[in-house]
Amino acid sequence: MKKRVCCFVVLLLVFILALGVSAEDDRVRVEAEDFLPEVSNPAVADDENMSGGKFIGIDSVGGHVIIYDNIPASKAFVVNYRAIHEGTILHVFIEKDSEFESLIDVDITPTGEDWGAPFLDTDEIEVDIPEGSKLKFTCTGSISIDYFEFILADEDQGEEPTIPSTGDLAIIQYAVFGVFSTLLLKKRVRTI
Ligand SMILES: [Ca+2]
Repeated sequence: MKKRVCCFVVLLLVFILALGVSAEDDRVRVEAEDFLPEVSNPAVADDENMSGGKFIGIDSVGGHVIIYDNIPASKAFVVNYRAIHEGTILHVFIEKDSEFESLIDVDITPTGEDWGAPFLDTDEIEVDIPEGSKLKFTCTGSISIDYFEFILADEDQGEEPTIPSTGDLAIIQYAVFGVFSTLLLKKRVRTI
């Protein structure tokens, strides 16, 4: 009897602890300054207040580009930026067959009236990005960028999930707990 009660208590503790496990975040941050140096030419600046201690600047006059490789399969991305001019557009290109073609143009909302304005998140920009993509960013006007965050694609888009979501974990935990509880109770009834 004591053995069964101990098993039950241990299972209950495991179940409660497992519920506290949270799935990893569903986004990947890419620092703006982590571009491909051999094919990018942004202006890099140090700033201890920025993520990673740096940010980059690109403008159309300087013909700046930034290129990143091996972007994870994503359904959206966020860019953390500052810009002062109306009409600034962030152009995003994706490499296909060794050529860059337009993926999406993002209308940038100015973050303030001078370059001292804080960096702000834009809204999430919904766009499908295949696994391992190479992306190029340019702009019309000028923009400073601290980082990008890529919102990982979910199961509905045909991607194999590598980490169970919090919801999946809960279902698994309930199922395991239910099976063990039933077995213990059945054994106890037979004993009685
Ligand atoms: Ca940064």
